[in-house]
Amino acid sequence: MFFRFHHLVLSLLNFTDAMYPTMTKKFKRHLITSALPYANGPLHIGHLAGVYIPSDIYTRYLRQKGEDVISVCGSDEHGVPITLKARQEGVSPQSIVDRYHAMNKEAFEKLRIAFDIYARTTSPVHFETASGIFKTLYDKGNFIEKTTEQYYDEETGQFLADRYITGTCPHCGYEKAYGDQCEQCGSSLSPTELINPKSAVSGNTPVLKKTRHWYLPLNEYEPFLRDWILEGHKEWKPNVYGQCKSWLDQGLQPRAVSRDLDWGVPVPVSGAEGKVLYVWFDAPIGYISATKELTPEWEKYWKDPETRMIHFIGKDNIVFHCIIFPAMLKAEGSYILPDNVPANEFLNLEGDKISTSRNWAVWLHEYLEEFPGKEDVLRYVLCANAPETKDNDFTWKDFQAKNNNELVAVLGNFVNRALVLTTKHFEGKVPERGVLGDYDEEVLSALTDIRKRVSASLDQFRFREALHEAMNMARLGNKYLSDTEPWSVIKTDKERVGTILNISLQITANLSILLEPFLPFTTEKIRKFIGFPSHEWLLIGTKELLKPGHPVSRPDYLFEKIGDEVIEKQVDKLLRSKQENNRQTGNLETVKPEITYDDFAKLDIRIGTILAAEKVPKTKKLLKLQIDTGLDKRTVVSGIAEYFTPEEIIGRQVSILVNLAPRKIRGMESQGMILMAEDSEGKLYFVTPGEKVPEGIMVK
Ligand code: B3M
Ligand code: ZN
Repeated sequence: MFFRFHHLVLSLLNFTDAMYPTMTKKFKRHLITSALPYANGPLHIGHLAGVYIPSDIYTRYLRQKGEDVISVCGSDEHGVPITLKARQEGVSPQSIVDRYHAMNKEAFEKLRIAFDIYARTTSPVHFETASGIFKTLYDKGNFIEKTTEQYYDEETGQFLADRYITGTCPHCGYEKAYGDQCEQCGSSLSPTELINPKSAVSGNTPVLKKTRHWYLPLNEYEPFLRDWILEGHKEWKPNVYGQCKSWLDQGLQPRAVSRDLDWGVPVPVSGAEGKVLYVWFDAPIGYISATKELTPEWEKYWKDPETRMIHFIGKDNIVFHCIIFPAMLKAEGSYILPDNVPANEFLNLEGDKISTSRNWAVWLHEYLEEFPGKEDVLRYVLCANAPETKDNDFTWKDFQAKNNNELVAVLGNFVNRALVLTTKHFEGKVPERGVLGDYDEEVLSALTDIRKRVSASLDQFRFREALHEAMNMARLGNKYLSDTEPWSVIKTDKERVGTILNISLQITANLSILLEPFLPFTTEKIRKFIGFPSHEWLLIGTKELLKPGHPVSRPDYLFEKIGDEVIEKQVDKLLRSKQENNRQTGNLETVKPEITYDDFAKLDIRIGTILAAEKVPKTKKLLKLQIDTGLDKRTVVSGIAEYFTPEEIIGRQVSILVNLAPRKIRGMESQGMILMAEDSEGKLYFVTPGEKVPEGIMVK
């Protein structure tokens, strides 16, 4: 009777919506911005987990509470990465951004990330808005003008952005370091530190040439930023507050807000031909221009202090959204500043950083193609695993487990049982409710408590916690059915079953509202099954949303199990892309010295099967294997324990070198060696035929 105790605890603690110190001020409206993805490549699960799932959950939640809220996003279409990609492909930057703007917009729509607008920073409205704000700051004398020496490519007649200069890193000698960073040792660099600098455009040695740029004197806004953030926003997430504090403690420097590039918003000042706004000056203004495109009333969202602005971003964008953009808006003087910036950390993939250049990612457009109808599964897993306070890892195994053990076994199972039993025994109509017992009452009154806890978590941008709490309502329903066993009671007491199903259908209706921010596809299906269109947040907790006699329909399955083969296919796909990348980047072992055929012929390699496996005590790497070689059964000690558990390899076939002289390892005689492949990260893979073969056959 877990539930009785649980409920007792709740009532003792007197849970309310204000379990946490929620917002002190009541705002008239909300402006939600989500980081504008660069339009130089497809979106991946890291983008979703870091920014867009949390933003969408929060926006949907506010809408369900009846708040005045707009959510703006769009493509960030300037910046050097786009011009680099265009040069690589031999096309114009505009064709690059056109391609990826459309691709990313479609991916968001297919995942029902419910922006009110998905704009783009090559739009005329944006050019006008961004240059307008620059001009205002320029005319007010907010900028410092400085002439400095920058690398210039005399052949192409253009100044070189940092990424367009390569050379030898002064710290580690890596010869392909960039002007801003060495990818080998991670040092951040300035172009003039590079040894033997080369232009990445022409290959020539660049020359230093004078050029004039405009700088935002961030240092002058330090006192304001200190007070506004460190005193005024102690409620910000520790990872955000901490990063702001360290930037401020290091002392802010003037920051260039223009670049010598031919792709971007031209600097609206005479004599500035060939210069554009620095992408991080122009991009955040993209939120403003998007709002202008969305509504003529854009100023009430951007200039009225009764508006609460929230920026959803990843941790690498904190300085731009908490320090630079607020300084720009403060200098301009007529805009509001963000009330919160709940930045997430990074999502890793199968234990490795997601990387576009290494093609180590789960691309949204590929997921949508390979997993049709499973948009909510991805939304669920990425929310449940969100890197809210620290980097977190996405694994396909966990994706499968969360789908099978939570979505299928709990939510899908509960809704399906409630509806199937109702259609089967009560002609698909909500049954009358008889006298309620204590347990029935407890279950119904728990609905409000759950809503309050979900609200409190969402108000604190704790989306993982909110989702887990919301799923407690499905767990509650599932347990209620398992405890009351209507499928058995129906034989003796149909009226009681009517009460049980009536309550189960109330829970189902509550779930269709509660889970909407997280699982919009699924809740839309549930609402259809129960013929209940409403989704107002404060309806959650109502003990009779569906009146007796209300028609409900036989459900389809909300979710389906995902099999091992589906997951293995995805993991193999990732490994193939890693191997391809290693081949391309040369991260492979160099070839060993040449041998003769006779040298090879001495090796006697057979296919064997692992009969037993156990860890070798006091070691991390060793497993003791019992192998059937077809010739005999023998013991082999193998250093694979860091990659394989004993359980998972029993029965596997291996290639085994059977004529290797026996060796003593940790006091055990090892009679041979199994062959493993090892990638550049040291990960091990079995070398086996693609199908089961008789033990003892020889590898030739
Ligand atoms: N384009 C995205 C990134 O840094 C960057 C965000 C702009 S938000 C104004 O990945
Ligand atoms: Zn280096």
